[in-house]
Amino acid sequence: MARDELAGAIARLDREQVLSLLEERLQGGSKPMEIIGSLQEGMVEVGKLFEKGDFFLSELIFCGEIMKEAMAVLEPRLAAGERQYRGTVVIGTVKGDIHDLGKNIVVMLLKGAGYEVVDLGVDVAPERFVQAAREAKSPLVAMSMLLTSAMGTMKECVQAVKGSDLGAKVLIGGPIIDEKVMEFSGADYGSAIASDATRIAEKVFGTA
Ligand code: B12
Repeated sequence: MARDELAGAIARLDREQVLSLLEERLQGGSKPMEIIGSLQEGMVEVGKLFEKGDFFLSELIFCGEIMKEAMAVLEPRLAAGERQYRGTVVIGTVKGDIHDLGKNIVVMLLKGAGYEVVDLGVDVAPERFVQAAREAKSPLVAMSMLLTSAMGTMKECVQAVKGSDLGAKVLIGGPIIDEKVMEFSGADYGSAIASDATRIAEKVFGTA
């Protein structure tokens, strides 16, 4: 199969090419989530080059900046769903982790599906998740995590919400979420796919 051109452009950190291919795809009728899939494929490649030592942190940062620009173009299209209010979801990237591009996609999808979102940002401590869920009376707290080293704090975040009197459900997400991580953390739901957030929210809010 031919290599995805957009994925290749982001892996080469070719900003101009990424932005022009993005416009081309949109004009050609591609869905925003398909385009995000290509961008993500390229970012995984960047991650591998970083692991091998071919790329340095500066390249990782630049890759993140290109993705942010691409997301700014895609955001209005992702959030253009129905706007009927369904409830509030609290979300954040767990303490020790500052990756937020995936979380931001989840935020957009939830907003597009009609949920209000309290976005706590990155490096979020356990007690902030609890406090925000209490204030927003939110039945669903979503957490993002990319770093293996943040696994311990992610568990603390999950346990803080589950151990409180809130009765809120916890959804954890990110590329390294699997059954083992689910078991370790004690979360109610887990997924490596952004669009699962709306499916799970529908279940929790009873709007399915
Ligand atoms: C860009 C990037 C950065 C940027 C982040 C910019 C930003 N604003 O987010 C910067 C430069 C800051 C960065 C820093 C670091 N990074 Co980094 N980074 C990446 C890179 C290249 C891409 C990540 C990304 O944004 N992908 C695109 C998004 C869209 O994908 P995503 O986050 O996976 O999200 C999708 C799903 O996972 C899911 N999802 C995500 N969250 C949620 C939440 C919910 C609720 C749900 C349902 C779904 C969901 O939906 C999204 C869409 O499908 C990855 C490589 C890779 N393989 O991913 C490394 C990577 C994640 N980084 C890594 C490392 C090691 C680091 C550093 C420690 C490097 C260093 N030595 O300092 C620091 C850590 C800083 C910190 N404390 O967090 C490693 C992590 C290894 C590990 N498993 O522990 C990776 C895998 C690179 C590698 N192969 O070595 N990084």
